[in-house]
Amino acid sequence: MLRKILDSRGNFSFECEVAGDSFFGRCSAPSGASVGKFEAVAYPKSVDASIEFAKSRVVPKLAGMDVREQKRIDSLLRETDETDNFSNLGGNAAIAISLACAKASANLQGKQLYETLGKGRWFPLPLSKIIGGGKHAVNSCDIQEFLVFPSNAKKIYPALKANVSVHKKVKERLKQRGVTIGRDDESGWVVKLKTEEALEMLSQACEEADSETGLKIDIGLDMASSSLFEDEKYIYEVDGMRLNKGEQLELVLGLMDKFKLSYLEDPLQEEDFEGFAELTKKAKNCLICGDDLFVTNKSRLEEGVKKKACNSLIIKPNQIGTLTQLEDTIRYAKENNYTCIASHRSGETCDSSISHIAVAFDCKMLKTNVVGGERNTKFNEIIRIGERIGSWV
Ligand code: 2PG
Ligand code: MG
Repeated sequence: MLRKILDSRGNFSFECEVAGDSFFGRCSAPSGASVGKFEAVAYPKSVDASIEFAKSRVVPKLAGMDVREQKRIDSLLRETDETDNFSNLGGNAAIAISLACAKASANLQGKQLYETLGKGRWFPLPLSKIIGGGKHAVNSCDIQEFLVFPSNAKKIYPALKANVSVHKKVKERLKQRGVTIGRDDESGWVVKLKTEEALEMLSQACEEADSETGLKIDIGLDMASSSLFEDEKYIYEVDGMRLNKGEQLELVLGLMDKFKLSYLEDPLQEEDFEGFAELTKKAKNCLICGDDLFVTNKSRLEEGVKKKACNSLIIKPNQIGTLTQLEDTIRYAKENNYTCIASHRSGETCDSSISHIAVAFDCKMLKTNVVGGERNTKFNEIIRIGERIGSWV
């Protein structure tokens, strides 16, 4: 069964159900706002057109196949689409079908998705947005995401509490300032602050939350730099800066040092492998993470490995379109000592496949929020998985 459902931004998204006498699997796809140039095309024409393409071209071939044959299912999706980036079927339709089959297969075997995918035994640290800007908000900070994570957490409840605590403390501080605030697409606070002002406020909130929770809460940024990049310059409207590549590198290194950032996603635009390599070499104790740079694509990551760009990557299933390719990218990342971070998209549904993927493949972190139903449903699933595994709750 294929249908349209609403996502958290009020846009329609693709949902797939795979069912038989003794199995059932359902998956819906999220959508991005700061979409990487090299991602699979989410909906080449429209959600309706992807449903139509899937109904007429994919479903007849899938009908009657064994849901446990994931690789065959995924190659069929690729062959039917006939392009490298799903520009006929759509990456969102492809991943929803691929993962719905994976869930149906798990269901048929009396297992949960994570149990059929891998051997994960530990929980991914929650990496959550506290202040949001860029393409996820209006009239806001230049940088898309001011993030935190409790780097030394050993149990899921205190870890989640730490991020919640920072989220609340920043709200209090903003209230005291008397400024108007709102929540962005991912439930980060929206306020128009300069980058350093936002980081200062976040550092103070983290320090307070550190002593309250006994955990070490680290700060990170997703700069989503491709969204800032125009005519060879990085443009910061609120900060009032137009930076060339060298100045951008200098800014990033300066912020890293001053605010002890331990996570930096997309600090440069998506084609600058050399710049990423230079930064990775200079960064100390910081994950330099490629999202738009790698788009969960093994070939892009191969180029990164060759050039020594980044030490970490974002894993977003709908960027690549099939579970098989996602696994290939993760395997290759691990072989080359890249840290994997599973991630939500800014437009989400209540699907929590990403939580199973994060656990099964031992991702160091799961990037999503601790507030907002479509976000915290992912961490709530981590709690449930933890109860079954019995080690981190
Ligand atoms: C990102 C994501 C999620 P979007 O850039 O990492 O936070 O945003 O889904 O809009 O690409
Ligand atoms: Mg990103």
